[in-house]
Amino acid sequence: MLQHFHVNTPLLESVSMSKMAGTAVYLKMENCQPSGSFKIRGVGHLCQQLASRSRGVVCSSGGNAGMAAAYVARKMGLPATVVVPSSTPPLVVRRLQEQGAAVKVAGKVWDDANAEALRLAETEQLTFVPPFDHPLLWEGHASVVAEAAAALGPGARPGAVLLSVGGGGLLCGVVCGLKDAGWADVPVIAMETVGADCFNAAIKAGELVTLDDITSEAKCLGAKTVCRRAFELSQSGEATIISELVTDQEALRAVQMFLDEERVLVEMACGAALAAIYSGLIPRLQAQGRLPTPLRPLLVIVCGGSSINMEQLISLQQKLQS
Ligand code: PLV
Repeated sequence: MLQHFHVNTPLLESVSMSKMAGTAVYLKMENCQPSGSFKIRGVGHLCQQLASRSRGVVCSSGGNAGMAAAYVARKMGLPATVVVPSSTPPLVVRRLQEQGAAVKVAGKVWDDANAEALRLAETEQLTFVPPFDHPLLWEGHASVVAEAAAALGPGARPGAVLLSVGGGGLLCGVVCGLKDAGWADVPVIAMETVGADCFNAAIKAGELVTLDDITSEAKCLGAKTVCRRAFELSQSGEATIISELVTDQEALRAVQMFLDEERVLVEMACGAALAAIYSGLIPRLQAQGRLPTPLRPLLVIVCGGSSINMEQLISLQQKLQS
């Protein structure tokens, strides 16, 4: 059997979030992964399949896919290069270097870093690790649903799954996982921040769109174009996907409330998903008839993220709440 790089993360019931949502809320604690986010599931799977005889890997990332690639490469004894945009905070660059990766800063947003990573993969003959757009990533991410299903026990069925969308890899993986678990009709609430809303913009336009810029502080949601598969899923009826936005202020408030209530610090990208509960979205969707009443338990993918520490939290507070 192939070795896994990810761990089976805890599934915790949150009493305070359950009160706010009006139904039980279960938190899948992906912040507990060795690389700090769910990304290790897909990246680990992809590297096992594609990088075993590689000279090394190169990953373009807002930070967390890079953390996963660096961790997995270290475990596989391979060199890793991570290309990040200049919007990546120094704390992430330091954490990537601590994982043993060579870090290169290229361009302003992830799309620029991606172009450079593709160039390096070609010229240096490295295995390219994309952060969200690859079927092997989605296959790997699907294990998050399988674990949650096993932990909830036979007969259990969530009322909805809440997650954040950057480039849409987690969304594609969760939809795979829902199918495998026999939960294909469970709606997915796909959260983005205003200013990093390429999925929502595509749905509104009825086609893939490329945002002019990423203006949200949730930089790890900052792909300018969502992956085609995520958009197709939203159109094909294979899955029920509810795309919603929160402001950066709401995402930050969710990060703070999660720290106070659950004693866990996550980054803004994860705050977007948590804000669905803390900003009262669930009863609003029920009032609009988009979710049923009563609602079965909610499964929240606490995607985690390394782009946060005390200093970064304070700086976000100063930027967004003054
Ligand atoms: N972050 C990607 C893409 O950035 C990265 O390179 O790490 N939550 C966290 C903590 C994340 O880091 C990400 C993606 C997401 C959610 C969204 O996942 P996705 O991209 O698969 O939709 C530009």
